[in-house]
Amino acid sequence: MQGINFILQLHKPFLFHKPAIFSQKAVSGNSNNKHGYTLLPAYRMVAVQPNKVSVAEQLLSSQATPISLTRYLLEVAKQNKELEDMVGLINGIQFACKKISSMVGKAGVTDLMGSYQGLVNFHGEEQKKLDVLSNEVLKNALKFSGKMAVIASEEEDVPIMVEESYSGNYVVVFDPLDGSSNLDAGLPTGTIFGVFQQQFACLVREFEEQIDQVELACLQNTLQPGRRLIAAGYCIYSSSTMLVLSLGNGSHCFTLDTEVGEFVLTRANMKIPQRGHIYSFNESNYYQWDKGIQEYIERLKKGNNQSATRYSSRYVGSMVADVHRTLLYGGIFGYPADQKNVGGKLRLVYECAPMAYLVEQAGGKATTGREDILDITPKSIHERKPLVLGSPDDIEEFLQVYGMSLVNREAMHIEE
Ligand code: FDP
Repeated sequence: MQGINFILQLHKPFLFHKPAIFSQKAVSGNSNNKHGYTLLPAYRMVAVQPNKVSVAEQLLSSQATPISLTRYLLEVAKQNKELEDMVGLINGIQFACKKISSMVGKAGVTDLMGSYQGLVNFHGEEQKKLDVLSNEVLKNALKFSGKMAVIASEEEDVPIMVEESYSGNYVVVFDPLDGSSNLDAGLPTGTIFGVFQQQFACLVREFEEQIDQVELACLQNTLQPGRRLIAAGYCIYSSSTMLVLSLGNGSHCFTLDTEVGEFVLTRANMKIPQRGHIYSFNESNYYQWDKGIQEYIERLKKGNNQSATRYSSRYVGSMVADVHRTLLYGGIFGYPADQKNVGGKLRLVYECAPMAYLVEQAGGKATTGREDILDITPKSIHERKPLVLGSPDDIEEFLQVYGMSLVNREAMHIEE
């Protein structure tokens, strides 16, 4: 406990205290309403079209020396003026990932394992000490990047608006420490993030009683479909720390060189295999799944599938690790709906959508079984969805098998 208190003391001057609502400068044509806040059509949506030739590939092929993430970002910004602000933002995130990586690596010897004062988060899940710390580290890094308008985190019940002196017009959604139930066993964990452009600027008057209304209005910025993401990434804390990033022009992997303290480009333009031979599902849910999911998994186990190959099973139970392996080796990862998690388990906004974006950028696909993950407009910040993602041929086959089962259900008039 000493460890976490000490670190929280260090961070104390920078902690956000809820309600963390601050005024933000309006940009044009404001019209106040009775709730004491103003919703503005914000900055013109900038169509982010990074240079078609992958900067990462160019750099990797032209240089013998390692390419740092910072160098890559500066190069992207040089070639794509509209991405200049992204440099500060991603730099903030990479700093947070280094800090979280260091805390995760030392957790056993600095008393940072275990739960945090018996607290549970908004979802009723036990909060680990490192869940709390990682959330603070990432929030502060983002706030002080000076590029943020709104921040939404798995560990916060409502989104946070950034005070005027630090504000910008990006919206970042994140899960600060995904897979944290694996932490105490030393298994891989990760940070997932997605970046949108702000759609509505919120001019907030500082009337305490109006805060809920303001939050409600500004929340809209975080409820954008994944197709509107302009960047996404994850950091995996494992035998090495890797940051996989996409700014809309391929997914690229940077590995933390701990000797120099920098992420260096190790895989430019990652390509998921067209088909894999690994499935990654929590099979203990088998009897709670739909018939279609059961049938699909049965086929993979028997080799009674399109590739006539028996698949192997791998399931870490830490989404970042399972998705990372799927990106590299191919195959299929899924957390479908089941009788307990009727709407799915994984969170659409800060887990499914950023991962779907990265997988699509690497040539893969992500679906609920009925619709593309990236096409879904979230209804609430912590909404859950079924998720199945992976190699394009595997997802196509999954959709055929699952789709047939849905047709059969409808033909038999079985209700969901
Ligand atoms: P965790 O609860 O440890 O944070 O999003 C939550 C998540 O982990 C994912 O990382 C992981 O894929 C999934 O839950 C594991 O759920 P099960 O334990 O039900 O398999």
